[in-house]
Amino acid sequence: MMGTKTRRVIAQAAAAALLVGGGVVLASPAQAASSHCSVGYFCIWRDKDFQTDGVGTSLKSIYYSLANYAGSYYSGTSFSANDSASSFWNRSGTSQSVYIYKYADAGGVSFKVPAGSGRNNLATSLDPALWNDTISSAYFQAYDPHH
Ligand SMILES: [Ca+2]
Repeated sequence: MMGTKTRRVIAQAAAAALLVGGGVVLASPAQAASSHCSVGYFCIWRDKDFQTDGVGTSLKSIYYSLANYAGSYYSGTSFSANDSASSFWNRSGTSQSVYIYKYADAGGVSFKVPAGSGRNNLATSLDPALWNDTISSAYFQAYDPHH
């Protein structure tokens, strides 16, 4: 027969296992994105799931604004950040939304990205749709010329 103390230890171990399991569940792609995109920045990656050529840390991050992604590269790579992003994350902090545009200098169609959100695959996203490999400029709301 199990003693009361033994049962209590087993219950505590089960509770601990549940906590660990919960932690695993919380390690979503979104959280992975946040871990590579520093607080205060808006980040894009060339490929889906917040990666560039299989590397999560190969991203292009901006602060305030970038009027033209042309001439910028995903960190540690020679891949152009223009018209290539397939995933993005707004880790601007506070409540700063970021507006992304299909053309340079806040041109063309825009899409609002609320703080603390992003998309893991623009090729399959329906909201926004048809944004894969099209981002050319991005602005924090305080620096956006149209909003
Ligand atoms: Ca892409």
